[in-house]
Amino acid sequence: MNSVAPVRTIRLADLSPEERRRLTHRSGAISMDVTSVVRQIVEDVRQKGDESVREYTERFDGVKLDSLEVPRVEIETALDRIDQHLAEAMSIAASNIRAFHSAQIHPEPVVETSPGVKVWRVWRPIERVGVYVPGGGARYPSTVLMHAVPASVAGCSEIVLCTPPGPDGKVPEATLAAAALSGVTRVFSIGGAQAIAAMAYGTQTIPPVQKIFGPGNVYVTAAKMLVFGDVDIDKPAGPSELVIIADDTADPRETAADLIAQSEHAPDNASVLVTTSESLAEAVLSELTRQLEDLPNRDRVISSFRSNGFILLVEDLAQAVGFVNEYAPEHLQIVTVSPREILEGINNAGSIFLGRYSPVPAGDYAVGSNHVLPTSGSARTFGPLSTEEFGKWVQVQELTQEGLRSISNAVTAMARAENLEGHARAIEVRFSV
Ligand code: HSO
Ligand code: ZN
Repeated sequence: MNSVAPVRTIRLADLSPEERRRLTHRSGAISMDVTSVVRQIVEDVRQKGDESVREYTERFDGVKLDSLEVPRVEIETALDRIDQHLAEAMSIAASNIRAFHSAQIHPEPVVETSPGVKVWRVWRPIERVGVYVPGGGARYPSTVLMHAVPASVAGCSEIVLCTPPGPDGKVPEATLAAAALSGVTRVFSIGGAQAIAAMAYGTQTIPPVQKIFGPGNVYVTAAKMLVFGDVDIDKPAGPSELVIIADDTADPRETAADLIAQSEHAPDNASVLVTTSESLAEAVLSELTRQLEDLPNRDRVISSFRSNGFILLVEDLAQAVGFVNEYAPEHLQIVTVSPREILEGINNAGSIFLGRYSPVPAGDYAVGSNHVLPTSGSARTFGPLSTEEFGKWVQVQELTQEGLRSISNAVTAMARAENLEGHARAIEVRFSV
C-alpha cells in the first residue's frame, strides 16, 4: 500500500512510562471561557424564566418558538407518522431495554443484625427527572430510550425531555416517537445551557426537576456542572471510545468495521485495537483504507483516527489486559479464542462485548443494555447508566424492646465517648421507670 496509514501503529514494548501514561490519559476538563458564558445563561434563565429561554433559543438555534412545549397529541401520534420499520425497530429496542433494566432493582432481604434488631432498604424513585438529548447534526432517539425507559422502570412520575428544535422549530418525529414509547411525560423543544438551567430551576412553563441526565456539548456539560448542588446530575459524557482486544482469530474486515463505527460519532472519538497479531494489524490497516472510501461519515472517522486512534501491538494477551485496565475504555470488545477468560482479568471498562457476534452497535440500539457509559477514564470508578440512578434506596430500621435493650450498652458507651450525653439518655429513658 502506498497510501498513508489511517491510524498509527505502536508497539507497547517501545513506549516509555511517560508515553504510556499519555496514551491512556484523557481529560474531561472544561475551559474557563465556556464556563463564564454558561454562567451568564444559567443566571438569566434562573431570573427571567421563559423569556430568557426564548431569547437564547432565537440566538443559538435561530428559531422563534410560539410554544416551548410540544403538545401531548403530537407525541402520542408520532409513532404513526414515522417510517413503520423504524417504529417497529424502536419498539423492539424499548422492550429489550425495559427487560434488562427491570431486572436491576431487586427487593432486598430484611437483615436481623441481632435478635429484635431489623434493618433493610426500600427502593424509592426520584419523582421528577429531566433528560437532555442533543440535536443539531446528531439525532439520537436511541438516547431517549436509554434514559426514559429506565426512568419509567424506576417509577419516576415526571420525565421531562428537552431537545433543541431543528431549523423549522420542531423536534424530530423519531425523537417524539421514542418519547412516546418510553414514558416521557413532557417534551420541550429547547436545547443548550438554557434547557439545563430551565430544568434545574423551572420556568413559567418548564417544571423544575430533581436530577438532570443526558449527553451534550461542552456548553450543556458546563451548565450541568453549574447547576449541580441545586439539582443532582449524571456523570459528564466525553467523546465515545472503543478498545478491541483481538488475537489472530479475529476477522480483519469485522475488526476494521468496528473501529470505524465507534469513530463516526464525532471527530474526537477514540478507536483502539490492541492485538497480539502483527498480521491482523496489517490486514486491519488495509481494510480501514478500503472501508473508508465510501463511508458517508468518513471525515469524522479520519479525524478521530488521527487524533485519538491507534493500533497497539502487544506480546501476549496478559499485556493487553494490563493496558485496558489502565486505559479504562467506555466500550471494550474482546475477540479472541476465549473471550470469557479475558473477561476475568478486566477491572476497568464501561461495557464489555464478548466475541465476534457481539459488536458495539448492537448494544448501542437493541441488545437492551444501556449505551450511556463512563468515558474519559471514568470507567475506573463508574458504571453504565442504570435503573438505580433514577431512584435511591431508603434505609429502614425496626427494633423491639428486647432488641434495643440488647444493643443499648453499645450505643450509650459510644455516645458518651463522643461526648453526646443526649444520645445516651434517649436510649436509657426507654428503660428507666
Ligand atoms: N456509541 C454511543 C451511543 C450511540 N450510538 C447512540 C448510536 N447512537 C455511545 O455509547
Ligand atoms: Zn454508537
